[in-house]
Amino acid sequence: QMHMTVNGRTVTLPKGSSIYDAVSKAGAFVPVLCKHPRLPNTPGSCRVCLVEVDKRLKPACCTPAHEGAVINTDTEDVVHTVTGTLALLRSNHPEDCMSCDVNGKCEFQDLINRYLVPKWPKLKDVSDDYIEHTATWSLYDQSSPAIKLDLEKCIKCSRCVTTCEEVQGMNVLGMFNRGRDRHIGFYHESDLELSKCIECGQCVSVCPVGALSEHTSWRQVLSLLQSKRKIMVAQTAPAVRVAIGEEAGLAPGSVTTGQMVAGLKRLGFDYVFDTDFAADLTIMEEGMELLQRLKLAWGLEKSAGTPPPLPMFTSCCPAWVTLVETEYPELIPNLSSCKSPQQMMGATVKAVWCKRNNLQPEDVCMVSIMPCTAKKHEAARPEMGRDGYKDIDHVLTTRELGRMFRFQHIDMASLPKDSYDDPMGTGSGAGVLFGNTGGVMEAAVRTVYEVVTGKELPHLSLEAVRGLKGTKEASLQLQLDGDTTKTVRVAVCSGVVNARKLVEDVRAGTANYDFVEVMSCPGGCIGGGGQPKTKGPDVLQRRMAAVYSIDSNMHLRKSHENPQIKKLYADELGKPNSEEAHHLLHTKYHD
Ligand code: HC0
Ligand code: SF4
Repeated sequence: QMHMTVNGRTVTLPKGSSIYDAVSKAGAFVPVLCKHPRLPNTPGSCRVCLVEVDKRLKPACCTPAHEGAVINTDTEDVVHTVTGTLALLRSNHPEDCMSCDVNGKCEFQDLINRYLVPKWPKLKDVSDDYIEHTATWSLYDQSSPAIKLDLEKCIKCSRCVTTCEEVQGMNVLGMFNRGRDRHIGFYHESDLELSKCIECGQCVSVCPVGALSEHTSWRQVLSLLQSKRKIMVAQTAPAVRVAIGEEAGLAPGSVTTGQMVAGLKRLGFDYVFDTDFAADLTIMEEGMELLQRLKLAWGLEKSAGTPPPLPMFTSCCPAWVTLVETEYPELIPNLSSCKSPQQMMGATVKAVWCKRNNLQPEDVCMVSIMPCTAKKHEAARPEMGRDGYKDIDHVLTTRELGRMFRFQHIDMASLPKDSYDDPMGTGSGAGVLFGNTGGVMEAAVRTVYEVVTGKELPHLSLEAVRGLKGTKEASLQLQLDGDTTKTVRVAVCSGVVNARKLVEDVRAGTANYDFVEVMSCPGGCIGGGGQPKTKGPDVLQRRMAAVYSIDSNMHLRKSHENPQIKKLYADELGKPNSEEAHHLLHTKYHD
């Protein structure tokens, strides 16, 4: 234990703590722009966290605390220096906050406001000797439908670079050049779209400003809603309901499903459907695909050609699918052929629901609200539609929905709860679990076990695949007809670093699984790159607990018991993996 004083108040901390920890423990404020709870290290690069330690100015985040330290955060010297550093940053930042997408949600703007940082005249306005310095690299990158980059707004904190490299193991983003030419950029190719970026958006999640952001489409959606030309249909992903409240000032993990639906109706959506319904549909299709692969592997059925390989990998995370296509193309046959729930919903609404209601697919505009940036690219893939129309017309992130609510002065948190529309608003607890890492697995086990054994699963919660650990595994005993028992080995991983390790082990033959769930973002979709940028040590834990609580409070907890899924198969699709189901709900991949 160490003792020190912060602004005259004594605090006690364990050995190894930093000055930042001491200041936080005392409850005093210290600004930070490079440190972030999701980063594995403390870069110490922004230099705005200066505090006085034993009468000398030190960066709080990367200075170790020591016994007897005297720390002051509010001296004139500290405030003056921090304000000066911020003023320098401001002098290199565009003055377009009012039309910026992160206006009101920008860490830099907050600090400028808090320290009343003055606007300095640009050098070119005060000096006759000023020589214009023009960048030789591109300042804007809008090449990807998912993510865009505006280097004018970048404050060079390098959170994104660290995230891409160390959290995601992607090494797509780097810091180039030195001095005033220092800037972030994409390795190998100058355009994001041509780089190996998988558009997971984890870099966007930690960007303190609007330099890296989703490729927004909320303004287009708002125009569509206001023009009333089309029937506007929204779907909301499992993980949005436990995070959208944060955009309205609520604590992480607040469940606001009903208020969110009410808010979407106020925005002008004619129908609001639940992606949980499509997640249930995915379980039916993917579960039966898995069973088919297992039966072939166990020799219970014969295949006409080469049997599809094991392990089968989930295909609902578009960043993971891109990773397989670009870096592990030999594993493409291992990917489930199922479209993701987002796409299954779009296909079902446009092909089945429209027919049921005598509508043409062109009459409907399908908008997804997703916790994800990569879903924007998934929806734009040419194979995701048929007969000249797309399954999904627009994808908005959770953050964009929050922005739309604020723009339209809709105080979502105070709205009376509304419910999803029939029939695609009915989802099971299994469907909502998809939002957590391990959720697809748990949902699949609930259905596959009962379909194969004809018995109820003794415990619905599969504890081995719960929690935020990067890689988890479990095995399941399945009793087939007669006395044969088979063991199914499953694994779950989230975060690309963990996915890569698992893939390497599978390739090396040191890991032997039948079914593997992969989500690119740490924690799964609850930690998606399109989620609110709430900072805090336990944001993911709270969102995760909220997802589990929604499931455990539901009566309908298994995908195969969803009455609307049963009706869909009875009336239109026949049975899982039927020809019609394949036409609408399955896809192909390309390297
Ligand atoms: Fe997910 Fe999904 S669970 S990827 O994480 O599978 O984005 O929430 O919507 O599609 O359902 C994201 C979340 C989804 C899809 C579902 C899956
Ligand atoms: Fe790296 Fe993901 Fe950002 Fe692409 S989206 S640059 S892969 S962190």
